[in-house]
Amino acid sequence: MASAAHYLGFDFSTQQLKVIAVNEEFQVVYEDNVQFDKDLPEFGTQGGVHVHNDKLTVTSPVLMWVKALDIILDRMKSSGFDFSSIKALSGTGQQHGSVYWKEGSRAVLNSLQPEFPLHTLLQSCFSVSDSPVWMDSSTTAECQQLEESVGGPQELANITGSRAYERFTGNQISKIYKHKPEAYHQTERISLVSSFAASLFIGDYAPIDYSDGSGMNLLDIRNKTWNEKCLEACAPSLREKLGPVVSSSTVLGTVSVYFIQRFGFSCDCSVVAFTGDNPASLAGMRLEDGDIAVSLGTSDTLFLWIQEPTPALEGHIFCNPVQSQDYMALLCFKNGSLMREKIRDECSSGSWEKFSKVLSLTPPGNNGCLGFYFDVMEITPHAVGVHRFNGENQKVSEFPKDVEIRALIEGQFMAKRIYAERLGYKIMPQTRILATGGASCNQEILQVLSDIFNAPVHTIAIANSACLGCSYRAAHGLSLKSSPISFADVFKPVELKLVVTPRPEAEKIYQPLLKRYAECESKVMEESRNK
Ligand code: ADP
Ligand code: XUL
Repeated sequence: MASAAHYLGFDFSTQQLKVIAVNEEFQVVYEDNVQFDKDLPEFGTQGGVHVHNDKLTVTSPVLMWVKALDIILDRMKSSGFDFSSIKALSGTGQQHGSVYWKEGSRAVLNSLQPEFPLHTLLQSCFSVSDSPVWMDSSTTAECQQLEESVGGPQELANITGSRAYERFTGNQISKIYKHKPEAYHQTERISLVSSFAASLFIGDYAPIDYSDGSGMNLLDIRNKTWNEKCLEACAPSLREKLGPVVSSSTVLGTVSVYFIQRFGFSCDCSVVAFTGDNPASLAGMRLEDGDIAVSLGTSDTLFLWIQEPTPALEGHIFCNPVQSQDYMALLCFKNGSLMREKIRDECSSGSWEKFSKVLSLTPPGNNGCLGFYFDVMEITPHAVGVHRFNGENQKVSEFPKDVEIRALIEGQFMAKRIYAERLGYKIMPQTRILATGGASCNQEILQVLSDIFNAPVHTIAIANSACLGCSYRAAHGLSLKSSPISFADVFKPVELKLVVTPRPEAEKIYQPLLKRYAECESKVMEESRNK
């Protein structure tokens, strides 16, 4: 008896490779992971990476990723998983990382012999054996050069969705070209981690998808083509080395003969373009037009579904991974839960319960007191330190404990609204905030979030959203081949739990306060610059 149909999602993330199989009802039926440090100790990584002596250069061995795929598929085979039931697969990778295929590697990929594992077959295929990854911050000079060559940071953001960032791939490629010209010239294709992984499955170079391609400082996010000026500023002959770009839901082809013969995949098993992990999470959370997802973890992250983006100096605009004419925005705030824990320890004896009680007893708007709490150098905005302003806009050195707690939480969420709106996000009556991560269990914190955005907050409990999102994308990409059905039509919204709604007076209180917060932030930034 033939077993039911399945879809697979792979996630080549920083510390591990994950796989998820879902059935036709999109329930998870198989799940596994390979931890790079533990399961592949021969590569000597810590947290999946090597931090070099300069502390700025961070790389991962590309063959470690290949070997992890060998292991995860072998384990799946030993478990008795019926590979012939897989109709389509897709996947994701940590964003921005790059893989350098040596001349002649396409021919190797085209004729993989099924009796050998991939890491043996591909061992001489990479002109750079240690791939730069997103944690790398060694390309400040390249960033400056790129911004100057297009007319400044805002101009670069207008084209590519982001000003120059050290981890963005164009700047990484530029560094490889400068420091390892030999290796660069021997490279016939440069992949992202996502398109590299897709290449393994199709046995040929897989194109980069629009959404992950938006994290390179090279792609024009509006007309979805490589931007000539950016290419030229980074390295010569880059267009040929990058190959084409495709919509994130494109069916790239079917799995190569290697997978059919070695594991028993069906020759019809489609491979849908792989994408970056943040875009894949948007798919996994089944975000819809206008939604905001707020992850309150170690650091805080916002995903926004946007139709008309206005790229800014802070935050990133990517092409949308499930609806290619739309966009998504990503904002990262480094001072998230760790900062909240610090103030909890200082002001409410280490108790979340007491902390929450203070939030419920103090007035929205905090009688005009505002605060900026950046224990470590913040990403959004680039500033550090604790800065407090009283109702008269004067800087003060301390607040009473209950004022401090509210100032922290209000400050964190006002920043999120301000930066989201700068990127083109518009709060509408139908706006939904989907909260995830450790602090989303705290209703009083979510009440402040709801009041500041003047929108209801729901919680969403989804594990491994990026990997799961790729099993969904595999199914959607395949169904697009027969009809132009939208992602939202295939995947009804996940079940959400409505936790809080905004207080009626909230918008009136926070509108003027948001304006003041932005003004005070400019002062804080100026102070940081002058230091
Ligand atoms: P990660 O980003 O590492 O996956 P999590 O999403 O698991 O992190 O979030 C962990 C954080 O959740 C902890 O650092 C802790 O500060 C926070 N947290 C846990 N419980 C609460 C609570 N009741 N109120 C506020 N924050 C909480
Ligand atoms: C996003 C970013 C990280 C990586 C790794 O810009 O650098 O989130 O995608 O997860």
